[in-house]
Amino acid sequence: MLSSALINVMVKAARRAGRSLSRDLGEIENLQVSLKGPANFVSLADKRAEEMLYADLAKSRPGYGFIGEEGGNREGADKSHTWIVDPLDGTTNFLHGIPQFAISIGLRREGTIIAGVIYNPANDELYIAERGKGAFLNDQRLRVAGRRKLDECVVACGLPHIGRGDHELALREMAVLQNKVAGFRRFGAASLDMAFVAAGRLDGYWERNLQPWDMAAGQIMIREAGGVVSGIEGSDDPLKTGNVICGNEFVHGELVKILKAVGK
Ligand code: 2AM
Ligand code: CA
Repeated sequence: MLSSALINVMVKAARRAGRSLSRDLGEIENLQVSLKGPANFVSLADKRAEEMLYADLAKSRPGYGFIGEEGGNREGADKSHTWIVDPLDGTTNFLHGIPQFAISIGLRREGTIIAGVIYNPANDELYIAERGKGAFLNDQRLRVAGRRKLDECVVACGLPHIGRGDHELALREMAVLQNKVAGFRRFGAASLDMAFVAAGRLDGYWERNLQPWDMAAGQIMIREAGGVVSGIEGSDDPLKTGNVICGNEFVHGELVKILKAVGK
């Protein structure tokens, strides 16, 4: 079990914001049947969760910077530490009442992610990782899956949304991978996809055009679980390029090779 003052601060903040999202999810189930739908309500839920996270994290670690999906950049007096936070990853799932969404909190120190928490309040799955101390799901130590044959692997991807990204490229990537893997998945919450790779549930995952808050906590989760994370180029930093490939060393290498070839 991983417990440190830092992780405790992050977990407490994630759980409080998680209670708020859980209450809001109940309300969404009522709004779902209305003509207007719950979209505006969700964007409020999102902002409320981010404010809670900011308040809790800033109270415990005054001076740390804060980058959140909803509130943008808040500088702090301490220039070496920055929280990178997604208060609601998997917004479309949440909006539709699909219980695959999470709060994602990463802590960056001098350019390196040193701690991460990913929490899905819908099923109470809490993933934590701290540099050099391992990754855990609800107190159980995580290890990436060990498979070394692609045709035995279950792999997930993310797909570009309406009006974004390269849809044609995404289709070509899927067509090639579909022919090589045992199973193909698309869950819609990047942080949880990465957590699933860390937990050995998924053998691999890739997605393009993400934001740092989608991946910051996931990146350390996978590395602490013995996996490999990079951008699509194989050695680039996903937090800089916005593209991510992850898996065990073998699966990561295969995905890089295949996706690079498809992208040419
Ligand atoms: P979000 O739910 O916080 O927006 C789905 O493929 C994944 O992509 C989700 O983790 C989603 O995070 C993320 N994502 C990043 N940029 C997005 C965008 N412009 N529109 C929708 N989802 C986006
Ligand atoms: Ca997100």
